[in-house]
Amino acid sequence: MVFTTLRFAKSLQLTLAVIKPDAVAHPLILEALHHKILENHFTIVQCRDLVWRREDSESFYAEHAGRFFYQRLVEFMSSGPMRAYILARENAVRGWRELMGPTRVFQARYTAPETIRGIYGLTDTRNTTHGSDSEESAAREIAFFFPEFSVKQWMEKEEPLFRAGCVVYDQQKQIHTLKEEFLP
Ligand code: 3AN
Repeated sequence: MVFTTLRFAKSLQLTLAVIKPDAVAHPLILEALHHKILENHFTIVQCRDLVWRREDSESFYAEHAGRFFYQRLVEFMSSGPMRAYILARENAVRGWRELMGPTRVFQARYTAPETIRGIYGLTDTRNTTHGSDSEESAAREIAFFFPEFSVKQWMEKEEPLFRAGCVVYDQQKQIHTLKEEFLP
């Protein structure tokens, strides 16, 4: 039975989620968002608090260079601490984006008030979270935030164990880790 379930269960997908400086500035909002991740059955593979230099911000958002909001965005994203997560779940990319809601906060407030941006978003720039928009962007963005992490290796070695539920939530580190008996 377990074998059948595993054999047919869909593989987990990784995505990159970022809690932006507007939310990290408020410890209770940060905690609520961490809770929301767990409540929505994402597995937290990695979590890192960091501050971007302006160059990091410019490089990450290079595709938006020239747009009217680019300077504002670059400044904001390097204005204070943020938190990055590698999350795993079935359809993690789509799932996290659905949870975030629309980019434009006004739209989020009215059309998706229960989403993260609907609840916590302040402006179109300070819109609480980021999420990769495809599996390819997720791989690229994970490499940007977690250069030491290999998506390929995780998919080969750890994904089957994570999918089979061989993980525990480590309260102290605030991430999921393999149960002791499955550690390499
Ligand atoms: P998303 O983050 O929803 O994938 P993108 O990739 O189009 O949206 O935009 C990246 C970031 O640029 C957004 N999260 C937001 O902070 C900022 N941004 C996008 N559109 C606007 C806009 N019209 N006005 C101000 N900021 C914007």
